[in-house]
Amino acid sequence: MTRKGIFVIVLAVIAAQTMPVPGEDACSLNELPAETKHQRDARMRWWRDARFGMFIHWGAYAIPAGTYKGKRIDGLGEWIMDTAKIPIDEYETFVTQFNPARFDANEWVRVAANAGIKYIVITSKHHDGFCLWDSKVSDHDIMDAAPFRRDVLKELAAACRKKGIKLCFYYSIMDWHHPDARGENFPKYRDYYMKPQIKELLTSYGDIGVMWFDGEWIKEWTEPQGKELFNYVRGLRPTIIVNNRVGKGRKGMEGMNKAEGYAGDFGTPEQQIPPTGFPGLDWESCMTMNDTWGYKSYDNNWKSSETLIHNLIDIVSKGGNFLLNVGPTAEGLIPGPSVECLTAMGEWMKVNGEAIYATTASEHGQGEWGRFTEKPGKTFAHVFNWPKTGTLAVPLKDTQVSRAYMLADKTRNLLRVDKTQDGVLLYLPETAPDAIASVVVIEYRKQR
Ligand code: H79
Repeated sequence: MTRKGIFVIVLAVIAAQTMPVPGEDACSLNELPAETKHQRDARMRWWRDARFGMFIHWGAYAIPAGTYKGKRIDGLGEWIMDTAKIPIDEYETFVTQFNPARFDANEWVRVAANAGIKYIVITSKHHDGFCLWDSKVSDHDIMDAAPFRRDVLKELAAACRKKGIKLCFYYSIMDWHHPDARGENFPKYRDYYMKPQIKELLTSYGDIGVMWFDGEWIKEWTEPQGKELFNYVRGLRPTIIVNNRVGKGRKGMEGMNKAEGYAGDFGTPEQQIPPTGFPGLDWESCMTMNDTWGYKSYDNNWKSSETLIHNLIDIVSKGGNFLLNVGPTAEGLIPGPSVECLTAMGEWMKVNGEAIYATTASEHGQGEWGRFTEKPGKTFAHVFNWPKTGTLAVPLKDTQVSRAYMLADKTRNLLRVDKTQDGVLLYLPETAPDAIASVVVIEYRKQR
């Protein structure tokens, strides 16, 4: 092929990429809203300070709870419709049984707040299409199709407001129930169902912290549509935060954008913690407590509270947020083992929250004994493995340490600190104040 030929093809490819997708709004702005760094920092502030959120996966899949026609179905509880190939009309019979008599929004929020959680992300609609609120454009919702007839999102919004917890909505772009949600009719689903639903979610329940999209990997969904949706959401709620699954930038389960220029405010690693974080970027690891998001009656593979506290510290030490999932039962209860774990996390957070909230990633890397988090003038050493030597070497260079103490020590007994070539050597108490993680606070001034 001639060079001119290649040139023409390249031009054609570029033109095709910038051309609007058929069926897309004529006025669709594929430009992200102009925002200064200062404005963006202000918008992200509460989320960056919060560090710890609760994911709630709740829907009609809690009725089968992992079992279909007497068989235990492998995989994720909320995927049972797909995994067990349950026809739409048969799946609807779960919805007609959905009557969670013991649902109490205040109790859910109490459990979250008591764990030290600052925001809740709930599945307003998962892949099965079932809506937990009274959607005007749908009959496949908790008011029209289920006997429960209570707007779960409304009750949760009121409970969250009382406790100062930010309410956030998960919304699946993929929809296994809506007849137009796949194939050439997709723009109809998008414009007359999905977008009106998102508008309902963002205008009926007060302030919403995050729109958390998912199910964006379907072939019908494209990056220009993602940018348009991002702008639509920001247009309805200018200060809202949107995850990167609004568009196509997410790189598989690693969850981080392939490159710059993709829509969304933060990356979404799923069921994993990035080994070294993503310096300068916002991200949130979402994770289950057992092996499913939606409730499965027989999944007892619970992570220990030790693992989950270590995960929280590990994530925060790398600059991320931790979005930890609960999958309430069809009765409306958060499973007992989840509540127990969250209670233990809350006990730890009540003592050590200062070393988590509003902290940033540490430049000191990772110790074999644990992790660091940072605030201006303060380094927090989270010690998982209490050193047998009684000392801890911390690579704080070019600093003047003014004092060091255990965060759990209310009397602020000062620890002996020796300056060394590589930083400082801290002399620790004989026994660890906390068997899971004990925090040493090191206060310092920078030397010029
Ligand atoms: O809501 C929970 C799960 O139901 C949902 N996301 C969490 C938050 C989830 N959906 N799918 N999965 C989890 C696993 C599916 C992954 C795949 Fe893919 C989708 C494999 C191929 C398409 C993600 C996107 C990994 C590669 C592309």
